[in-house]
Amino acid sequence: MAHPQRIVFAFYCILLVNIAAVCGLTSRGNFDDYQNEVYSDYAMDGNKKLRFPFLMPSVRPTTPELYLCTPIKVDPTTTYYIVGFEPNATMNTAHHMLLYGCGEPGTTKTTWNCGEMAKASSEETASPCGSHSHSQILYAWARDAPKLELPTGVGFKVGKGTQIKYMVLQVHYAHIDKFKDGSRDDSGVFLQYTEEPLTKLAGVLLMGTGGSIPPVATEHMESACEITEHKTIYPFAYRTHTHSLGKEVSGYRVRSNDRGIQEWTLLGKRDPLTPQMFYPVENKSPILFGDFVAARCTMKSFRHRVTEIGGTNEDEMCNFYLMYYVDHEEPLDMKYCFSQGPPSYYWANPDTGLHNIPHI
Ligand code: IYT
Ligand code: CU
Ligand code: CU
Repeated sequence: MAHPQRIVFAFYCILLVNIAAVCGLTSRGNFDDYQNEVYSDYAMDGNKKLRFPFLMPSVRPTTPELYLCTPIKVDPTTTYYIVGFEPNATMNTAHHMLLYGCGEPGTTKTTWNCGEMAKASSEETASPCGSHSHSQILYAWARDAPKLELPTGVGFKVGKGTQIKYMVLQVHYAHIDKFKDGSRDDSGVFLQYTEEPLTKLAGVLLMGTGGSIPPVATEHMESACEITEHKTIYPFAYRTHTHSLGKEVSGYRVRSNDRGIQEWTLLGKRDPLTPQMFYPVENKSPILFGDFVAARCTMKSFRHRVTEIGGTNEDEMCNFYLMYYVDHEEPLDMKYCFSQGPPSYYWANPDTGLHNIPHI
């Protein structure tokens, strides 16, 4: 079953990449006229803005709590700038969707069972991006969220000259009742993009921790990093992610004032059990060389066992994603800011470089 698909995939990639000028943004595994149509309109500044439908190829989920992935290969001869994401989904069908930028896709199939919680099932699974490849989240949708337009003039650079060679769409189908009658699904996102070079480039910094949460306890999972690159970072959106024990996730910019006292400026704070998509930051003021970024998850466990960081529902995660742009420079080389987490790492440890820590 997988074998013929792989051949078809490889064939169309070569074909479509070669005729990229007519194809637009990408080529994909399954050849489907609709998938390769490109719509165009004109943005206010006269720059050509194009639209690429990145949708599930008419799938029929048959197991509840399924995470399904589908890839597109970005034409490697062209640089594209993604400037907006228009969801094509409703909460009746899709629980949530994530769009990943990858160096390699997790498999060569047209669709596959992916996702952190998928491991429990006996079926073969693979992550959205290849296991040793570049991997970042570009967009997240949940609960009928409206379209996300990046700030004017800002785009994610993908394709030629970037680490993003593929994009992978992941859809979480929680309930499958509506598929019992044989109906199919094309949830996904319309990518708004341009080929006109943009100077403001978007990036995502992923903050999180390892560690564990003791039984029947409230625990703080904290991480922090100093910005050691001479860049001006304009934060504009954030996303939080935990599993079921998360009560609050917050992120801060930390800067020393002229008296050497650290001032903590809130970037975003929310209950991680609200829809896990990107929300506008509380404070748009830039992050500079020498500042710290810091994130904290407050976790509350009534379990009688230890909860570790890990990929399943029995485990936890503590993530704070910061989406930002830079102007006339490359996004941060620092893509991750992870700490060991509890019980070894806390902001208040003597060697973190942090003080004046906010109370909760
Ligand atoms: C251990 C952990 O915190 N995993 C997170 C963060 C993560 C994101 C990406 C780790 C890696 C990545 O390539 I992108 I390695 C995690 O799995 N977070 C989930 C996603 O499945 C991305 C989330 O919804 O934020
Ligand atoms: Cu979901
Ligand atoms: Cu998780």
